Amino acid sequence: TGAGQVAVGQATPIPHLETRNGRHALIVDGAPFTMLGGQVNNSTNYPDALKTAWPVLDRIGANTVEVPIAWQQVEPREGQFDLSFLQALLDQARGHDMRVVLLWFGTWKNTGLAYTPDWVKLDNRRFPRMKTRDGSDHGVLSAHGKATLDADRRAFVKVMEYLRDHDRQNTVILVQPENETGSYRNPRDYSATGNALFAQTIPAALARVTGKRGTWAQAFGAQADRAFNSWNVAAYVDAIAAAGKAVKPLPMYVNASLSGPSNVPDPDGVASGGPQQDVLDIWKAAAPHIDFQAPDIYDRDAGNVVQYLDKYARPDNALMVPEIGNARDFHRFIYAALGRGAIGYSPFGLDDTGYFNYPLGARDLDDKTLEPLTLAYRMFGSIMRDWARIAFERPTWGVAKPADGAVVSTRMGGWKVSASWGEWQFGMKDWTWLKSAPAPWANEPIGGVAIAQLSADEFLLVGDHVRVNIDGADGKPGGMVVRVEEGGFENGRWVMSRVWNGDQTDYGLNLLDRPQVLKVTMGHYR
Ligand code: N0T
Repeated sequence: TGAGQVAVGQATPIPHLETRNGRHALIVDGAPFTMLGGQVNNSTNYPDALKTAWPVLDRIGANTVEVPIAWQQVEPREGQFDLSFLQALLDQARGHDMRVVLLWFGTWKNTGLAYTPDWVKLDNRRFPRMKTRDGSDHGVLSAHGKATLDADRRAFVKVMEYLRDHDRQNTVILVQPENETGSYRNPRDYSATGNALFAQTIPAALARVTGKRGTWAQAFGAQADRAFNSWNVAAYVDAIAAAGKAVKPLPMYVNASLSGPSNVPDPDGVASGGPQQDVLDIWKAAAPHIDFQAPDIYDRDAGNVVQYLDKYARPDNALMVPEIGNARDFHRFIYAALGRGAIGYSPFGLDDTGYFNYPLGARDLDDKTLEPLTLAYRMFGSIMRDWARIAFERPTWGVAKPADGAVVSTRMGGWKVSASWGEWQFGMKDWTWLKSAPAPWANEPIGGVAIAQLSADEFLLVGDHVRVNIDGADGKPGGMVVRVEEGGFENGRWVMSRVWNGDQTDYGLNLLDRPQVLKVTMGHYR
């Protein structure tokens, strides 16, 4: 299956990110890798609970699992470390030929301190909580707590040492230090320490990238508290990441609790300090050891999802979706993500624990819920190394069915590519004179396609519940579809299984309900 694990103990090159011409690749075992993942629920960081994940992940064809490890379980008593869960995770993952993204739940988990050890939670003098504007305690640890940083970092380094010593084959391919950092309803720490730092001028590195100067208030106005906390949280997380990378230089990323894709967030409403799309540059300046920042998507509005993906997909920021709702209507967004060059995709809550975070995600993990994801994972999984390599080198485009079901088009080189939705394969939407019924999926929130331009006139198509049309866009006469092949890759080379023609091509290219990968050759007749 997908992940291609080597024998236990055999050293492999350490995973890393590569960026070329503004495109990114996650390099695993020396070659580009597309993470087809699933995150487990929050309390699945124990060996027995973890067993509920494998049947679901195996069934959908995932190649990676995202699993938390908590500071509270690693260091239950100060200075005494227990890495037994990490070994269990490595063993179980290897047994299922699965790679791992390790989530460090420490100082911040959905901003809160719930995953810190009791000796941290109960010692507010040594590990201070933030102060609110009226001077009372806020339930989130302060980014200015030096002892907190030291202690968190020491425990995180133990985790990384364990990986260095017991994961030479790099089952763990990515690490997420902390989870959804920031603080709700308290934009920054209003303690004496916080206030003194806030009164200073902004750091030179930040002035350089933003072109702003003066104090935080002068530079950032209404967003000053939030900009300040973003800088301080980012610098704190960076110190942890840097210490971990010094032990084993795995790629590391942070995830954001989002708050509206287009507006500047309300500092009191958002997880202030976390890496939301409008503060990516602050995080980049403060946290050079963080490889990329990533959106946790729980918004079902297709237009909003696209905006988030576009904000995080940057030449200086690899797109990865570390969390997205696991409900049926989210799964089509994998095409929008991978089509934007995403290095990975991972719905949240893909273990069968009986817990569901509806309405953020699904109400159950039945066939109807998982089918669209399984179909996409089967297709991308069958060509995973090839898709990852091609997406690193060639232009790609991806689209999910929009809320209004309208046709979506783009231009790729000299060709116009269009995706339409909800139609029977044989042409028109409804053949009234034949008393046709609408397609059963016409109003379903499913459908998407990802397209890679292999060369000027060749396209690779992966999709479901979509019709694709490709037409000339450069004004040259005689543009046409020359040949459509269904097939796959063997040893990096395209191998066709059949040619599509006749009904299969006369009314557009219809990808529907089974795994089919197409290579389309366009041309001009003279
Ligand atoms: C996520 C998950 C888990 C549109 C929620 C989302 C995970 C964390 N938090 O199940 O707790 O550990 O990263 C917060 C979403 C806030 C509401 C957004 C409404």
